[in-house]
This record gives sequence, structure tokens and C-alpha cells, in this order.
Amino acid sequence: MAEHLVDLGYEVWGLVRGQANPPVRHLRELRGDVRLIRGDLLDQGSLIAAVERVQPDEVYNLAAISYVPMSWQQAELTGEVTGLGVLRVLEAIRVCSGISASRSPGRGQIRFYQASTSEMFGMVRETPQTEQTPFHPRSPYGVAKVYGHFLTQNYRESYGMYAVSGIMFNHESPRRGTEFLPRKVSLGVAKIKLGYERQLRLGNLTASRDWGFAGDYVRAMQLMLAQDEPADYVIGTGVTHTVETLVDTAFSAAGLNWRDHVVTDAAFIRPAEVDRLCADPSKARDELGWEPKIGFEELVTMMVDADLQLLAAGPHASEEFADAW
Ligand code: F7E
Repeated sequence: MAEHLVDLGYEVWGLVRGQANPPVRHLRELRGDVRLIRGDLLDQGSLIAAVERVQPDEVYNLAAISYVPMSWQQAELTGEVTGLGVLRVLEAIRVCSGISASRSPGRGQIRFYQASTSEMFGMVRETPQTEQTPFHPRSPYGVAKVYGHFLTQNYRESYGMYAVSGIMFNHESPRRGTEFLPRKVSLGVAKIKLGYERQLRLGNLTASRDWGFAGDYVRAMQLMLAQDEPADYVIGTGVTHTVETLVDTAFSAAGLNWRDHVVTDAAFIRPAEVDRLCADPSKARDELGWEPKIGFEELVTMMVDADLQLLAAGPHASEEFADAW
């Protein structure tokens, strides 16, 4: 996101949490032109101070505890960060814009983007999913995101703020965290191909997701803040694949047969699963002129190739910034 905005000529500030935050060094090396400011979604004062200091035209809230299995293990924290964190960012914008909590309307100058998610659809009521499809989240993560989604809508309606949500379906890239399925698979394939490992342990292979390229999705986020009127949009490809197909595609990209290496492990089965997600992105296409450029096979191959290249430096080359789950 930061990279895309810098390329568009934005001055970009990134909010950095915590005392020791290893990805910061990574970001500095990658994009020295992104300025950093300290703040935490759990700390209202720090967010007000950040908005006061930066005086932004636009705020993108992509911050969250976003790994679905973790949201069962730390449900309260997920609610605080992924749910109430949205309230704190909106409040910081409201206060710094001089919008009264008791009087409406008063559209400030700061535009707000909230990263909503297809996980809100959960046990889906219809296929494909649109902006009108009712929500039925299946994890504490999904529930927290529904709170953030409706709160963003409520601040738009209560205060006339330009506050919008993008209902993002799964989006991936070689920079994806290694705990999420596509990166876990691309890294696993690379390790097996290079002879570092023989097996890859996975959970449910029958679930389906609408997987797209993160670089395409950040374009949609920026476009959503550049409209005349604020509105929410579903962002996805409209094509869905099973986990098994993704696994097959990734192993095939390296000339391997997944059946020789994948082992099913109950440790990766979730208490409640989202079985099948598929976006209807026609509103984004018609109103934003947005379309994804990278298809499923190209995405998976890109990720496998990137990990083969990364691990050519040694079996542990991927571990420096990875969260081990
Ligand atoms: O799982 C199945 C798993 O963890 C995808 C987040 O960015 O996208 C992401 O949520 C599927 C699920 O992503 C393993 O059961 C099988 O059906 O890559 P994932 P997610 O849960 O769909 C949405 C849009 C978000 O908002 C989230 O923040 O793959 N699966 N075996 C596995 N998943 C993982 N992680 N690991 C496995 O071993």
C-alpha cells in the first residue's frame, strides 16, 4: 500500500507499534521514503497525537490481528485490536477534525479507509457475495471485523465523514506472512524442491477461496478514497478455487506432485471453517473502473518462484521476519 501511494506521489506515513518491531527495518530497506510515526490501536492518545502530527488527507487502516486461528486463542485481544481499534482511529480523526460528538453533520477533510474482509460473510447466505450479502462471521476475527465495518458506516452516517470499507477477499503476494496458506505452501514447495524438507503439513484441503494479488487490491483501496461520494465495495476476482487446487498448482509450478509431500494435520483444522467464498466485484468494476490484472495461476507461480529465489540463499533465509505459528 505504502509503495503504491509513494508511486502516486503521496507523502506516506506509517504507524509503527511497539518497542521492538522487526518489520520496521525491512520497511526502511524497502522504502526509505515512507516516514514512520509511533502509535498503537490500543492507545487512543497515541492515535490522536499521530493524526495531529501528520495532518493527513487520507488514513488507511490495514492494521489488525488478521490470522484467523489466532483469533480463537486470543479472542479478547482480537476484539480490542481488530474491532475497537477501528473505533479509536475514527475517534482520532473525528476529534482532530473538530467534529462534535453531539452534533451532526460536519464532514472533515480527512478521508478514512477501513480494511473489511470476506471473512464477515463466513457461512455465506448467497454466492457470489456482494455489498448487500448479509454477514455470518465464523471466527472472533470475523466478528471483530463486522464491528469495524458497521462502525465505519455509522461514522459516515452520524457525522457525514468520508469513511468507507473495502470488503477485501484473500489477497496474497511474495510478501505475505508465512502463517497464511498460500505463502505457507509456496515456501513449503520451495523447501521441498531445494531438498531442505520432504513434507508439508496442512489442514482442511476442501475449503474454497477467491484469491487475488495484493498489488491489485491496493489500487482499489486508493480509488475508494478518490470518489465524489463515499461508498463500500467488494474487492475480489470473482473466481474461486479449493485449497487442494492451490496446493496442486504450487507443487506443479515446481515440477512436483503434491500427493507425494502433503500430510493432513488436525492441528491446522479450525473450530469453525468458512467453506466457500466468491466475490461479485461488479460494483467496483462499474464505479471505480477497477479490475484485477493478475490471475490465480500467475499469482501462485509468482509466489513459488519468489520463494525458490529467496531460499537459494539457504534454508533459513525466510525466517528473519516470519511469525512462527
Ligand atoms: O486460510 C485453509 C484454511 O489462513 C485459507 C486473512 O488474510 O483472508 C485470510 O483469511 C484457507 C482456510 O486465510 C491450512 O482452513 C488449510 O480455509 O490463508 P488462510 P483466511 O483464513 O481465508 C481473509 C480475507 C482475511 O481477512 C484474513 O485476515 O486455507 N488451510 N490448511 C490452511 N490455512 C492455513 N493458514 N494453514 C494451513 O496449514
